[in-house]
Amino acid sequence: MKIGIVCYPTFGGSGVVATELGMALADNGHEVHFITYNQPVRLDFLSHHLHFHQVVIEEYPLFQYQPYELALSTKMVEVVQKYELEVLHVHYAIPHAYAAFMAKQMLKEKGIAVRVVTTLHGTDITLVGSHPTYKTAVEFSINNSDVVTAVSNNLKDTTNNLFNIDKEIQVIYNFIDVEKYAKVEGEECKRGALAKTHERILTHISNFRPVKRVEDVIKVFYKVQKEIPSKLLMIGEGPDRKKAEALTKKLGIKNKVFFLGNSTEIDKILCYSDVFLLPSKTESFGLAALEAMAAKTAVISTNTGGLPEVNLNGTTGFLSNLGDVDDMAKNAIHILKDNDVLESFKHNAREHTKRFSLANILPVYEDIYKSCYKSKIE
Ligand code: GMT
Repeated sequence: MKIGIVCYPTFGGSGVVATELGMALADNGHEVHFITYNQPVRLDFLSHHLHFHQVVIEEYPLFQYQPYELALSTKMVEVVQKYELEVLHVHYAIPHAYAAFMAKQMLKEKGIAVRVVTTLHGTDITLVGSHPTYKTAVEFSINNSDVVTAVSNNLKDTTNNLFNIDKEIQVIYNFIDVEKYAKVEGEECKRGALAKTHERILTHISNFRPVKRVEDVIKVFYKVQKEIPSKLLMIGEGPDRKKAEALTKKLGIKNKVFFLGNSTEIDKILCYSDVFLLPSKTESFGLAALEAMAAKTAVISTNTGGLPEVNLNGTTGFLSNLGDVDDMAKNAIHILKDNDVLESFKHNAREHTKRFSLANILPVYEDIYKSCYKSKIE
């Protein structure tokens, strides 16, 4: 099929899911067209199955804010027409679902039918989408999508609670290429560069926004390192990075915490992690936790949002109440202090990710596109 994918091209989870999905669809023989303002960070190659169309904004002095939605919907119309796309799959409702609705209407005027699939990812519904500034437009664009999917049951329920939704939301879990993470083992995994053999490695990956509570990550590690020789790797960039760095200084653990910035080689970093810390205020799914689990890493997280659907308490890691850094540290120490306990959590974590394998999830999206297309020609 010919599918357009619209997403944020950054390191955020929705962009990662959209990019991995697009690449997998192209591998399966579909023609995929990414439409966004930059080449997605994980899109490392283009081919005759995989295209990228940049949305360029012309700056004009009258505008305090540049009208991205207009440029995006114009580009969608152009690409759908030129390449005869059948479906537009937009990731993250704001402003993508709204722009897709506009594109669909403009195409309809020209006698062209395209179907719109919207995938809700999290803050497009929770922190941002339900804010009065956007709520009406988000509700309208969800209700006017042909198919709406959410990445967890929790996000589906939250959407139905916060908005007046008149259509069924399908839950399609985020997915992972389990094999890719399993491959980086042994020699390829350069653990020795960061820690001594007897030291444990804890990791946190995010975009360091307030919702990720990176100071809680540091607080948990501070308690853990008192009992267990260990190092902490902080991967990502974002507004709270400075605060987190300042806290490591204040607590006297600066030499045990490494801030590594953004990375496109998450699999190579996760391969030597023992425990992944995710103390988020809310998390519709927690793709970063799933990636860690695929790399055989136990997860210590909060019990907010969709995290209990990904991290199984007492099996793949532990869940704690928001802000309960004592409980998180206690759980991490329990996992890390005994080799056999650690090995069993790591094993369970990897096993559980099989449920979220690309091989299981990809056909679900393909079926949705097919049924959309069918309803177009009927
Ligand atoms: O909030 C982020 O970390 C980025 C955001 C995004 O949409 O780019 O992530 C959301 O979507 C991810 C992919 O579906 C989920 O794994 C994250 O849990 C979700 N983030 C939140 O709900 C805070």
